[in-house]
Amino acid sequence: MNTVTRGFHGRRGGDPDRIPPGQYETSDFPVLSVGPTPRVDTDEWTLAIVNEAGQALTWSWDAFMALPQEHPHVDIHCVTRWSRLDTDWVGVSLDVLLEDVETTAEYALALSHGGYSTDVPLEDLTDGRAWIAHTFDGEPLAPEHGGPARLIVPHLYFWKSAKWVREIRLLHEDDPGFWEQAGYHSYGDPWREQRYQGD
Ligand SMILES: Nc1nc2c(c(=O)[nH]1)N[C@H]1C(S)=C(S)[C@@H](COP(=O)(O)O)O[C@H]1N2
Ligand SMILES: [Mo]
Repeated sequence: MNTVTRGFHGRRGGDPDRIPPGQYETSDFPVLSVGPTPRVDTDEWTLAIVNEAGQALTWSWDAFMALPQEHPHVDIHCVTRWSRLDTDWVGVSLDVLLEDVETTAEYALALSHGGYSTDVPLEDLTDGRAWIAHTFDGEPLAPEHGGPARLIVPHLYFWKSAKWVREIRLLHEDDPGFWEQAGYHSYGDPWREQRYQGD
C-alpha cells in the first residue's frame, strides 16, 4: 500500500540522501528574522562588493537585473531543524558578480539592511554555489523572506543566506557575523551537523 501524502510525509520525507542528520522535511516556508523586516525600495537598492583594499563595485537594481540570470533549484536547511526540498529561485550567481573583482581575500562578510551579517569563506560563494536571488517560486521575493534580494548559499545552514543583503565585504581574516558571534558554527555544513561552535 502506498498511502503517503505530500508535505510533511511526502515521498521524499526522511530521504537520508536529501535530509541532513537531525533535520525534518517541511513544505512550509517559515520566516526567521532577528528584527523587523526592513522595507527596501528597488529605486534606492544597491548591491556592493567591496574588496580587501576597500574598492567597491556597485550595482543599481536595473544594472543587477540586466546581468545573466540563473534558476537555482535547491534544498535549504535551517539550523532550527526544518529542511525544504526543491525550492526554485531566480538570481545572479556570485561568480558573475565576482568576475571583475580583484581580490586575494579568503573570507566574505555579507551585510544586510537592518544590521544582520554572516561570514562565509569566499570559496563557498563561487563555483555555482551562491546567488543573489530576487524571485522565489515565480514571484518577486517577499519582503519577509529578504526581498527585494537576498543571498542564498544553500549548501550551508540557511542563516548564512543573508536576507536584504546590501554588501559583500571581502576580507583576509574571518569576521564572525551575527549568529557566529552568538555561538553558532563559523562554517555551518548541515551534512556534518555543524550547528554550534565545536560541532
Ligand atoms: N538579514 C537577515 N538575514 C537572515 C536572517 C535574519 O534574521 N536577518 N535569518 C537567517 C536565518 S536563521 C534563516 S533560517 C533564514 C530564514 O529565511 P526565511 O525567513 O526566508 O525562511 O534567513 C537567514 N538570513
Ligand atoms: Mo535559521
